[in-house]
Amino acid sequence: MSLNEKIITDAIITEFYHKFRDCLDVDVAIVGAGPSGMTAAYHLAKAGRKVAMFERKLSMGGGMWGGGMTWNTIVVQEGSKHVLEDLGVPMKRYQDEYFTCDAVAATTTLASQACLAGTRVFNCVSVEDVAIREVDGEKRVTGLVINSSPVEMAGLHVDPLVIGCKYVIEATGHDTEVLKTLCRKNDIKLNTPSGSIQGEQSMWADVAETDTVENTCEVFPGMYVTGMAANASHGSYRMGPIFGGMLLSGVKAAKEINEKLG
Ligand code: 48H
Ligand code: FE2
Repeated sequence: MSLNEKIITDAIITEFYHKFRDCLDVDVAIVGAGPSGMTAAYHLAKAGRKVAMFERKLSMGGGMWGGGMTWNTIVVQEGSKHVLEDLGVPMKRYQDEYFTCDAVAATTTLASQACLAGTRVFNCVSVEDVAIREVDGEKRVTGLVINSSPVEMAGLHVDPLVIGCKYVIEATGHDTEVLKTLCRKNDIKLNTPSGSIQGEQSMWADVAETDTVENTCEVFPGMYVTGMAANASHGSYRMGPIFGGMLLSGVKAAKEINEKLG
């Protein structure tokens, strides 16, 4: 058989079209494929939910590839190491409750398992806004407004496309980019102590790690915050290259959304 480039092109167009079209309505749309987003995606997809994940960059993984300052080992506490260990990532006790693992192994395993569990990943896609509706007398996030990352990077004036979902997970990390857009464009009150985005504080790993899980919540009807975005929206601290809070935040969001979806 001689290879035909037109069939290769046809295969890509056809398969991507069907994948994209099937994601016009999903249970959960996740913004950002960092550790918290990937963990939530894995657990929701494994529970049989229809999950689409949008990541601006070509690669999934967010801030987990580089460990601390590119020294690509991460630290995970004993109470959260099961999240990676259950997926087959080798964990090594360093001392007391501190475990380490290879940052690249952790990142690639989480990414792979999220995909294999059924998450539809759209890399090179940036979320630039949300869709909002009034449902039963209250405003609610009902979808994501998406655009091609190269369009964004080139600064081209090209209008976006929109997908619908029952829940959004805002997992954009330190910048809380999508939540900021939601607040800037709409006169709304968030489920944070002040009702608005409080901003991230400096390094305090111990408090930050507990807070990350605590602050993982439905911050606005239809929208959850996870990971660093949970702390940044609630005015808590950063924690450096320890990832237990990120993993448990993803697990918590997945569990709560799964329960709410019934
Ligand atoms: C599409 C987007 C958009 C957008 C951003 O930063 P992340 O790794 O997110 P978390 O919260 O799961 O993990 C945080 C962790 O990596 C970290 O930074 C820690 C623990 N820091 C501690 C410290 O002290 O610094 O990933 C977010 C992802 C990235 O891949 C972005 O490219 C992506 O979201 N993203 N994708 N549309 N609008 N905004
Ligand atoms: Fe960070």
